[in-house]
Amino acid sequence: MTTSPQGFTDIASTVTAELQMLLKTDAAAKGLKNLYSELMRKAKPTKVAIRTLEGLQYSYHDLSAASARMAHFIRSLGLTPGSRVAARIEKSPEALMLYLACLRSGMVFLPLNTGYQSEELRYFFNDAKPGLVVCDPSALGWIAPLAKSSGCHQVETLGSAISGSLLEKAAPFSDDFPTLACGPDALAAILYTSGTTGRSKGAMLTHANLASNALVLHHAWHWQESDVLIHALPIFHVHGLFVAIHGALWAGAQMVWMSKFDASAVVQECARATVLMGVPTFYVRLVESGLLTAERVKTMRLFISGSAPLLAETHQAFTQLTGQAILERYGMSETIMLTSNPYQGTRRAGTVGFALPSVELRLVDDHETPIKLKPGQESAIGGVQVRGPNVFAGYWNMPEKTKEEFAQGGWFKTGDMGQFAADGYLVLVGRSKDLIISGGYNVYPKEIELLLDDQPEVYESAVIGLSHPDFGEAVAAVIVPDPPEIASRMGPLDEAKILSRLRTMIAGFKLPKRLFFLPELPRNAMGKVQKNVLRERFASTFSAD
Ligand code: MLC
Repeated sequence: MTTSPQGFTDIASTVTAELQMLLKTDAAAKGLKNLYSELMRKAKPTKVAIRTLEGLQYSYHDLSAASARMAHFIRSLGLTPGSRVAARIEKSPEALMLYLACLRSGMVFLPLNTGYQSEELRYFFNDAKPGLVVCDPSALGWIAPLAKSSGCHQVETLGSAISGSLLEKAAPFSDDFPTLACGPDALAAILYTSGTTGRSKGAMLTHANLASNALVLHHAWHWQESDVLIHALPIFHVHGLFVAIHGALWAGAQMVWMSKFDASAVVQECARATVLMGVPTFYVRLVESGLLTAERVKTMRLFISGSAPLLAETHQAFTQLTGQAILERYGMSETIMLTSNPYQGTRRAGTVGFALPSVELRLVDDHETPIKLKPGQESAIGGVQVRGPNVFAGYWNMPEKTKEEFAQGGWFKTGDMGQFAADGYLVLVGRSKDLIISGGYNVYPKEIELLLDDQPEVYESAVIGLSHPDFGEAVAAVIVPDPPEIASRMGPLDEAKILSRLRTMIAGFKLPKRLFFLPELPRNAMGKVQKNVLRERFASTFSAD
């Protein structure tokens, strides 16, 4: 087991002391009452918290007042603390206010990717049983019936241009709301992550999980009130919603809010900002934009990358152009952030750095036995397991699955394979789970294979991730046409037809970017599909894109 030998020694004692105060459970102590209060502790009411590219500005007072009105409205619906509020809404400052309103009123925020289609939403609504669903006005027509069929009769809209029924109905309420002291173990959010079986699991994150991680990252990345964060990520995942937003709010800093990533807009904002967080695709596109120079990013103090592996060549190209080293870190929905390259030490390409303070990491072998680390020597490769206040409270409605994912002693099995370098940097070397990460989004092949196998022309399928210059990995599917006896005589099937059917069922980022047709899938002696053979065969598919 290792904590961070040389990574974060400078802040370890501060973090430990502050965490002790924050996570005190004894009622008389000044412990964590509600994440919202911690996020707003340093807020100066008149300071601009969010600036949009369209020229709108929102002060910390605006965030507080608008989230208070929404919190009152939500409570007026009869929702009690612990009720789920599902949101499939476009990115906007008002969407952030809805999240804050849920925290304040003790609701459980359930953010949903705006790409999710009806079958995906049906599953989430039936599983989480939200008391309120909020969607974009343009999607009300098809989302309201889905919500109703799951038993949710409260559906409101929130548009990206200060519009929607939620704002209208919240407007008459007071700007003051007594933030609920729900305590550290109350659920703050459920984030659905796809799974190896094709069934999504709702990772339950508590106020303590989120607050402890925000505190640790505040110190690890040296957040300052004077920081200006370029926020170009979506806000329905850990990265954009928690790591980025919490970082800025916790420091009382400012965010430049972009509805989506745009390389030239980001470079332009770099002239006034200090921090950027992005997935590797952001950095690939920034490098390719031809706009990056050291002069243009001279006010920037920190570029952070995560959610997918950053290629060393992207890291190096970025440094060559800007003179700055990207800080790569490692996290996931179930654990928020686990490791980070050091702020002050060497940010080493191809590694995810050291365990953050308060986070314990270990590697285990195939028999779940912890791998012994020898000082100054590279470790063996093993499964990465994690323990700490950041680790989630389990999967919603899935006690058995939760049990399976934890080893004895409360260690969460990340599903990633790693190795410690001789000087303690963690290198991720693969995954034990069959997972594709495309542009920072996780895609589990099984979910797509089940849908493909249901198509009339398909006998069976294998979904694989192929190297892609922009997305890192891209989803592709190999299909054996139905019936297999005549497959060898059939010409290529209609790729577009199959894909257009799938498009109505799943989010666009999960849609295979290519379909290949084969008479049969390669299998090993045990009958298992040899995906590595398929990956090798089609490896260069996207290389010329
Ligand atoms: C969009 N498309 C993608 C895609 N994003 N395809 C594969 N992978 C992706 N990531 C598809 C769309 O469906 C669409 O297809 C076409 O590309 C154009 O869509 P777009 O919206 O214009 O795309 P673009 O703006 O280029 O978006 C790419 C991106 C975006 C990389 C900027 O995907 C993004 O912001 N990703 C960030 C994901 C993220 O925040 N991950 C954090 C997870 S948290 P068509 O066919 O309709 O044209 C986590 C934990 C941790 O993992 O550690 O952080």
